[in-house]
Amino acid sequence: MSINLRTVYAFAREMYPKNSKEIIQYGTAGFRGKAEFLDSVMFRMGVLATLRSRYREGSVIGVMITASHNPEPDNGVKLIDPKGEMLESSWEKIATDLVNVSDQELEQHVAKIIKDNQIDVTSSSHVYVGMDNRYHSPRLLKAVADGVIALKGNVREFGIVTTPMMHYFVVAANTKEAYGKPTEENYYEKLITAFEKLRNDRPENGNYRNTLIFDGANGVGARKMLQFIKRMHNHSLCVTVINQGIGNGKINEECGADHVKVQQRSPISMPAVEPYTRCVSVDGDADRVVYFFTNEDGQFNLLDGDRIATLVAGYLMDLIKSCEINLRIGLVQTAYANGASTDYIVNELKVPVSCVPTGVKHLHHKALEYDVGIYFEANGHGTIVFSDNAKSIISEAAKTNDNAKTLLLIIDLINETVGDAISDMLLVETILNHKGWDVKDWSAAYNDLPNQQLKISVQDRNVIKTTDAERVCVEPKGLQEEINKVVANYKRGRAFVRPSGTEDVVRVYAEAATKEDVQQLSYEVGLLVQRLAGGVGPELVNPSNAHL
Ligand code: NG1
Ligand code: ZN
Repeated sequence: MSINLRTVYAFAREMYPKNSKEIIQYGTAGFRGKAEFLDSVMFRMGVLATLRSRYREGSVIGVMITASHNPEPDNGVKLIDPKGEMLESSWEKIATDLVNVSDQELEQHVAKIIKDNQIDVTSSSHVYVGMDNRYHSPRLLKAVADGVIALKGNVREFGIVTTPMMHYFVVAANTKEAYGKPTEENYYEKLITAFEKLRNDRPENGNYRNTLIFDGANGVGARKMLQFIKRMHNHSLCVTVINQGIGNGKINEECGADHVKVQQRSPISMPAVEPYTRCVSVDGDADRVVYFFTNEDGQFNLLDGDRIATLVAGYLMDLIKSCEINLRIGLVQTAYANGASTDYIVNELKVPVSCVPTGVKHLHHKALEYDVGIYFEANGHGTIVFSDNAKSIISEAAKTNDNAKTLLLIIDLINETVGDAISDMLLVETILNHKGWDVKDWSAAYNDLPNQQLKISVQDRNVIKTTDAERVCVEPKGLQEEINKVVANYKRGRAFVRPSGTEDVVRVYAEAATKEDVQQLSYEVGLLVQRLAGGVGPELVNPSNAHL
């Protein structure tokens, strides 16, 4: 087989001309932006995925088209490496360079990538492509597929799927189906079989009821949850899906995990429910999940990624102990983890905890250092990874120990390849059922410190440089000293700033002992960013003057 790089240029010029001069960067979740500027990016990512597959000796590379929790007009694309992990860092740079060259430079640039990486262009190449349910996704999927075709790669389209399903398919294919089969049906079957065996014909237990409300963010998670419901037996779980994405609802608009977490309020279209009804929100591509409920006073309560991590860690520790095996458990968080959750992990659970920079690849990588590595971002993205050593110890123990058999089912229920909202939800449901807990019992473990996030627009967000897992700002000079001064005025105060990897903003995070304090603290830190890091737009309003 021979390929002709002229074809790449011809496709680009005729069908996917570059229509934006703005430099875009492969960030923490690939490329994101307004959908109308992404056709050429998608085409080029199809080209890159094909080259990457050849570079990795024909392993399947995944391409997922989604802008996750971003608003409906946005879309995005990210590549999935052979083991289901995020694209290797050195190739992020190759991706950034490739999408930013002009159409005229494209042919030569592709030739250079081939030469620099010694890619055998006569070898076979396999690319899997999937998309979320944004209305522009099919057009963009076609562009990716054309990128693969231009370089004579093999492309398999999965249509509308969640991001974690794509990771699952890639790993299933590359493990020669040891992990599962790369089909939607097999994904449902694997999770439902494990879930129903773990339920053991006991859908309810103690305070645990098997009904819940599921906010699908008008995204792909809603559709897939409906598929799960169809396939579940004997009412093992009774799920009411809201924000299904049918009719006028826009993806993530006033709904979904990001809205619920950041705004700290219920999504739109919530039916009237009894206090303490368990509710779940996922994001637009269903790789994040948070729980919430309202109490008898109508007060909103959030159970976020930190809560899920601590619930899972406590449960797995007990289960492992009861198997009489010795495994190293570790928990990985980011600076966004609520301070109260970290205290609980250290002082009550006594599990080693580490803090890494934002972005799944950092968490996943760190979690792999343990036999059982639990990682969650506060926003609800996370999973659990088991080392090969752990799996063989557990399998051995399962020959004689029923708890070890349960642990094997738990491993089947978990999507180890990446955070998976639906799989994580089924895991939480399993644990709550086992403990006989309702949301009140679950939330009693610790009290979250009030916290707040702000987005600050600046001229160039890259002027902010951080260290120590993003908890300390080293540039612009002097900003951290000023932050330290204001934080010192607040009881249990903590704050940090970092440039977002997915939006053109600087994020401010603050927590403190009271709601009023945290509002004031985040305002003061936000103002420092505006003043010392080139803020643009109107100055923040002092919350204590807001009523004037
Ligand atoms: P940025 O925009 O870099 O803060 C956000 C989330 C990350 C991660 C990525 C990928 C927060 C504060 N940040 O990144 O945790 O999920 O999106 O989608 O939630
Ligand atoms: Zn997402």
